[in-house]
Amino acid sequence: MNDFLVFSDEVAQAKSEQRPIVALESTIISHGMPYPENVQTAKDVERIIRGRGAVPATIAILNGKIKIGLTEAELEQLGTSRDVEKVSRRDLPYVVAMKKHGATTVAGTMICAEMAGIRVFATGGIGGVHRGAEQTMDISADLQELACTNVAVVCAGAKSILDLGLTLEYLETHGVPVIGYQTDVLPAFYSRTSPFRVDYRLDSVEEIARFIETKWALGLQGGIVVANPVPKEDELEESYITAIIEQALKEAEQQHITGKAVTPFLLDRVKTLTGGKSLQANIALVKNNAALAADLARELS
Ligand code: PSU
Ligand code: MN
Repeated sequence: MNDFLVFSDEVAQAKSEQRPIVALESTIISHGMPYPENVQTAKDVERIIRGRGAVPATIAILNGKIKIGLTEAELEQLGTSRDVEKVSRRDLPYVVAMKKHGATTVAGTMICAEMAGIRVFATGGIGGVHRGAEQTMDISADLQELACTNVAVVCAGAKSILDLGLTLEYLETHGVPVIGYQTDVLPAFYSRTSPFRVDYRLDSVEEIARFIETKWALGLQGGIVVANPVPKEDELEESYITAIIEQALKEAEQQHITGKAVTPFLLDRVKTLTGGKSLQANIALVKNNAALAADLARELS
């Protein structure tokens, strides 16, 4: 396993001292946000995690090596190069074997984090069951990864570009608990609420840590979704964002966007149609999730 992994000095040292570590994905940098906000946010998120007494480990593949922890130059490279594949479970052997560059999705990051012995991961939103999946069968590999890989994922729920109800059904079937941090309802990424309830509301980091430890102590394989609503002051009004998402979905259909291009296409269109407001909310919620994940990693260590 270690032939494939390369730890940064900071993460290697944190591991040897058994300090709390938070994994971070890189598709959000390469395919989720435009430059320069992507690189700036990646750096800010790392700083927030350090400021709360944990160590950030941004994960990506460079020249076929799975990097656990990146330098600022490597973050910059991911944020500016066009030569970076979006890497989910399916794509990992290709990018490693062909010595390419890859940015890991939630699924890809969970796999690499588990290999590296990291149990807590912060991101923006997870992938899920797409609207119309009964026709397209477009279901993110993130959900299947949550079913089998032992990593807790702190996110702001899932975007309503997805079918949130079907996403919850899929997670239930696969035994993935969705915990609401100080909320009864599933947050919908840009907004703090959705019409759906979370499985369990927990109000303290200590309780969430106890839940996670108990799941794994019971020998139950798989991840946990910790849903953390976007801060109130950064929230976008639900009816406003819903109309824009409808528009973006219509364009995706008209332009026959399929496969792994769907999510990046929708993110980019929503950003443009909101005049950048969605990007500001996205940045704020990622930072908010990083802070909670750092606290959780500290509690778990
Ligand atoms: N949702 C976001 N921002 C993102 C993604 C999802 O709000 O950047 C990325 C994540 O990396 C997630 C991936 O794992 O998109 C899901 O892609 P797909 O639906 O193709 O599995
Ligand atoms: Mn898909």
